[in-house]
Amino acid sequence: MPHVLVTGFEPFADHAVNPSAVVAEALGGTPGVAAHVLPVAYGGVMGRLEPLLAGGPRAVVMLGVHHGPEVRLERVARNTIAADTADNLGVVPRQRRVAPGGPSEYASTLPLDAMGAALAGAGVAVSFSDDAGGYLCNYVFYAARHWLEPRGRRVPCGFVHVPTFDHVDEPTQVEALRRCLETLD
Ligand code: PCA
Repeated sequence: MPHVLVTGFEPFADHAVNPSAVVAEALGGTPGVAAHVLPVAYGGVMGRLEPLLAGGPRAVVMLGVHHGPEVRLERVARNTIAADTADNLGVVPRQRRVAPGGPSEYASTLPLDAMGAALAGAGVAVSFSDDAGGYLCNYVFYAARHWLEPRGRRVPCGFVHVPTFDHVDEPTQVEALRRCLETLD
């Protein structure tokens, strides 16, 4: 059976440790899960992600950190770059679209209700969101959906924001996200 692709992001800004990378790499120890850590760089991130998508995963779960205390299931990827924060290479894109000419948004195709229930069952707070932010997380979410959709690859694909380990410790996050991935079986 093809694998589930799980991605996290490298450290950036005030996140010396990015829990999304730590959790992704821990999940990568699970049979059938391939984990990769993506650069926080507009210019390089799809060069890393596209070959991973082309590798034919049966599902794509992308993780990133946010400031809130809960695990946040993102419902919508927007064709917008809204952040004025530079990426790790110091770039703030002048282009404000992820994909000029692309649709204004894509819905997540992950089983979000089941994932929310699995996360809650693991004892973590969960929320659903229609705004993945205007930075790299929304960017890869949109770009991944925009890569898969025209190729007719109808695999579940979406984005999950995780809290810092100050809010939810590492073992709890790993276990919660492991249960989350089981909803894809
Ligand atoms: N969080 C950022 C980008 C990388 C990450 O882990 C975001 O929410 O856009």
